[in-house]
Order: sequence, then C-alpha cells, then structure tokens
Amino acid sequence: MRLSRLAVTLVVALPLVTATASSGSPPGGAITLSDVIPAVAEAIPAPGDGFRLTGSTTITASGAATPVAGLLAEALRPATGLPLPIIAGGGAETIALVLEPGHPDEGYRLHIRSQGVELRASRPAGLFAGVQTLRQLLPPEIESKTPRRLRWVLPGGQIKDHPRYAYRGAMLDLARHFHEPAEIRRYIDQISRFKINHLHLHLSDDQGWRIEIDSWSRLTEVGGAPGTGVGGRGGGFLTKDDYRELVRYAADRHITVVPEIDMPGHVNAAQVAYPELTCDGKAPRQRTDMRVGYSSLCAHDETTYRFVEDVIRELAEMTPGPYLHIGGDEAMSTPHGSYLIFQKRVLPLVRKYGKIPYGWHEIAQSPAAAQTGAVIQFWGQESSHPAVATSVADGARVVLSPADRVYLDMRYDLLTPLGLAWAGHIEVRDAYDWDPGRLLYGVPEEKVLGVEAPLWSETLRSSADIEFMAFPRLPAIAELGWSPRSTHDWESFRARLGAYGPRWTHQGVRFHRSTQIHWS
Ligand code: TNX
Repeated sequence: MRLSRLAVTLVVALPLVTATASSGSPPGGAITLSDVIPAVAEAIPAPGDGFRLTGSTTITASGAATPVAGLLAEALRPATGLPLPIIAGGGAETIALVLEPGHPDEGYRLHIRSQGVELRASRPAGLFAGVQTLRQLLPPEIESKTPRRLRWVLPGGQIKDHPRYAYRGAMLDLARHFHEPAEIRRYIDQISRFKINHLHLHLSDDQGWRIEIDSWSRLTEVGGAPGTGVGGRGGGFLTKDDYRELVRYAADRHITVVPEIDMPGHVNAAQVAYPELTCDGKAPRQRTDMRVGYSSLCAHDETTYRFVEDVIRELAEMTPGPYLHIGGDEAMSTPHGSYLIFQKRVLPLVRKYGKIPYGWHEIAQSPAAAQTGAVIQFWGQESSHPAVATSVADGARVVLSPADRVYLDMRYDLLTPLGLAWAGHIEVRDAYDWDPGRLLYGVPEEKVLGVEAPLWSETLRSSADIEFMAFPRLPAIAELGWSPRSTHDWESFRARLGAYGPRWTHQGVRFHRSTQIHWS
C-alpha cells in the first residue's frame, strides 16, 4: 500500500519531515498521522507503535491544562464508553497534556507510543489544537453519541504542528436571519474542530438588529422583533447575557468572538427604531428584502456620533477579544466625502474603547484606517486593490475573504438549493486552490493576519442550512489558514475530506456531498 511505503521512507530517510500529500485513509484502512484536516506541519509515523484506549486509560493534566483535558474526555467518552478519568499525576497508559515553554503560538507536539501519549504546548490553545488532531486520528465512529465496540487505536509516531496565520475566522450573519444561541454554539463546536479561532458575528443590518444595547433599547425592541428577517420570517436578538455566555462558550473552545455593527450603510433597522438617525428625521419603512446600499447614517449630524459611541462603548464592554468590527461595506448611499468624515470620527472611537478597529475593505479609502492600525477585511474578487495596498503600506493589516473563494453563501453549482450566486459558483476546489500569501498585489504575506469565511444568511435559516453551505468548504479555508503552504495539495485534501465524511454523518451534520470528492 502506498501509505505504508511512504511512511517507511519517511522514517528511514528523515528525522522530522514536512508532511506532504497522503492519500487519505482508504475505506476501512488504517488512519495515518497525515490524515488530518487541516494538514499538520510535520509528521513522522511509527507504524506498529500505536496507543490503544482501554478501561485503564487515564488523561493526565493539571492547572490550566485541566479544562482542555475535560473537553478531550467529553469528546471520547460517549463513543468509547470508557471512563477516561482525569488525574493530576502521570500514571502508565495515559494521555498526558503538558504545558511547557518553547512552543509556537497555538502550536503543539503530539507523541504517540504504545505506552502512552504526550501532548505538549506552551498554552491551552495549543493543547486544544492538539486535541482536535488527536480526535481525527481515531476511527470516525468516535463521533458516535452512543458506545461502539471497536478497537480505539491512535497511530504511533510524532506530530509537530503550528498555524501559518494567527487569524482563522468564520463569520455568521445573524441579521438577515437570526440564529439562536444553541445554533451558534453548534457552529462553534464544528468550526473549532478545524482549528478556526475567531467567530465574527454580523449583528446588525437593514433587516434586523440582533444585540441588546441598553442606551438605545428600541434597537432590539423594534429591530429584533418577530418578522425582522428576510421575507418577514424569523426575528430575535441576543440579550447581553446571551452574548456574554456565547463569548465564554467560544473562549472555552479557544475561539475569540468578533462583534460587528455594520455602518454607515446597512442601518435601516436602526433607523426604523430611531428616525433621528436619518438625515431628514423621517422613519423609513421596515425592510425584509435582500437589496443593499440604500440606507446610511448622517455623517453631518452629531446624533449619529452619540449613537455610534454608545454602541461601540457597550459592545466593547461585553467583548473581551481585541477586535471590534464596524462594517463599512456597500455604503452606496453615503457620499464619498461623508464616508471619509464618518470613518475619521468612528475608527478612533474604537481605539478609545480599547479595541482594534476592523472593517470591510471599503474602510481602506480612509487614511484613518492605517492611522488607527485597523484590520481590513478584503471581500473583493480582484487581484489588485490600490487603496488596500496603500493602507497596508501605511500600517493596516488584512484578513482575506475573497468573495469568489470563501463566501460560503455562494452556491456550489447550478443545482444548489440554497444560497446566492453573485460572486459565482464556488465548488470545493475553488475554495481550496488559492494562496492567501499571494492573493493581493501589494499585500505581502507578513501583512496578512489570516483568512475568514463569511456565511451570509439571506437564504439560510436552520443549522442544517448553515451546515450544508459551510461543509465541506469551511475545512478548505481552515487548511489555508492553518497549514504550511508546503502541504498544499488538492489530491491530498480531497482524499482526507472524503475520509472525513463519515465523521459528519455520525455527528448528524448535513454536509454537501460535492461530486468533486469521493466520500467514504
Ligand atoms: C455582500 S460582502 C455583502 C452582504 C451580503 C452578501 C451576500 C459584504 C461585505 N456585504 O451585505 O449579505 O454580499 O452574499
């Protein structure tokens, strides 16, 4: 078999090699160390020296490693039916989670031998990443919610892994259709498996306002009322407690929440609630269609800045993460001069409340973006964007979300029952085959903070809808964000993805069975 020959060559020839294309595990075949999504940086297999989970297996952890050990135990107990107690001191037959200095940010080392397993990292985030790897090294039935009689063996060898980019994001649009906290937690669970570490929540738009703001309480009373979704369906909002609880749930999974309030455009819901936020003071009608670009805050009115400052202050107060996203996209009804006046006031306000300003790439038109060290989220389809390149040269950084590659709301093909198509159809290979380090002219690799896959909700309501659009494309983008470029290989990726399918099936995740993939 090709895999074992490859494995033998690696062991004989090289000490710790860069993992390259593996053929994925054939149906029923043994899982190897390289069969992980996102691809690991380095793997050295030691076939025959695997570790078997049994009734005597323990998990060793102390201090800050203990919560990660708890998540590992929770992940492994249902399918194995094993007790897997967490103990403080190292025994035999243990999976040891060790915190020690010297590993890269979020990086980890995993050493699997028949006597035991060691997972080492400098911080809990690295251990958590290693735990996600470890889960994928067990058979797909590990995802079963009820006990299965199986030999639970981890393949022997060593993995040394760390991310290519610090920022690996997923965005969920709560404004066009509200998604309940339980649905958001479910998405957090799924994206964390692929080492995604930021969840961007699009909390306001023309149709609805989804986060409670005490000083402007009608925002959610009116903008989060029933019927405030596309087509007049849905509605709802996050209370401050809901939001704080989600932030904590995400943090436990080493995901930072990035809140977005979209402005100066995309504000119709706020203006329905507060007509003084329009230039003429007249309340617009409520909107439940999918059009964009018609609403705008008034850049010459101080009421605007009182509103914006209150919202930013309250949002910053309940957000421990470093970023606060202020939207800025598609402000087609904001005159250019007004847009610049607005950003010159608002970008520094984000800094005033201790956060790093973050916005869609239109903010690059404003010199304030670079001056405030903002993060610019590129959503275009072009390979050159002079305003973004200038901002980057002057101090801004970039998160890449090219719409024709990573917009998870785009249809896969003509037959896809959900989604939009304005940026084209995006098949799995389109989502996978590009290089964030070389996407934009004038934006060098070191200015790229990372990648993010937005999921807009105009056509999506349920968790099943979300999952159908996100999977299997989200893992492709996760791999671009995490794995070294040297591992990039479509044939390897599609084989590993095909082998991942049964895991989603066991989890009850409704993924799209793309015809580009041979699903196990
Ligand atoms: C563009 S891209 C938008 C959103 C829509 C999305 C639909 C961007 C920053 N804005 O307002 O929901 O297209 O695909």
